[in-house]
Amino acid sequence: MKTTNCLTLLISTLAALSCASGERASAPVAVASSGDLTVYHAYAPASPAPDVASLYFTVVNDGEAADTLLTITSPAGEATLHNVVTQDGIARMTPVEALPIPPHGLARLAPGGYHVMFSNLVRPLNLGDTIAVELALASGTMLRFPVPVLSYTEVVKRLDQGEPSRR
Ligand SMILES: [Cu+2]
Repeated sequence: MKTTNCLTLLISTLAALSCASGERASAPVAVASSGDLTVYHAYAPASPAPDVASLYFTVVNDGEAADTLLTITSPAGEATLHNVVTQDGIARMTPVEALPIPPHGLARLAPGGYHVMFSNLVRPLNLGDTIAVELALASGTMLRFPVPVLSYTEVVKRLDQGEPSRR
């Protein structure tokens, strides 16, 4: 069941990606920061099915020390880090234990790659909702921020509008 949901989500992700056009504009939107870490571009697409939702954001590390994203919590549901891995031409989602954020670098969660997958949603994420999210990092830093629920097309459009320049 979960696999099917994941696959449905993946397909709609790819469909949305192919529709994204090249209107690049404004600077990235910072939603939270603590110490050397800043979170940009935090968006959740509306649930494509009752118990499915994902979440995207970028964490920029301006410091000299590496950090690691360990857990994501939200009252919206259980949140797990996932990645999309293509093997033998088939894209699959796999759980990820932790996500490194290199010094003077970033960790980017976006369609087709790393993302947060929600399960056991309290209720589906609907357009116009805002969900609270908290990130816990290996350094002890906690980052809390609100995430707007948008249409898939809007999420892809906003993610495409410039991103922090570090790599
Ligand atoms: Cu997933």
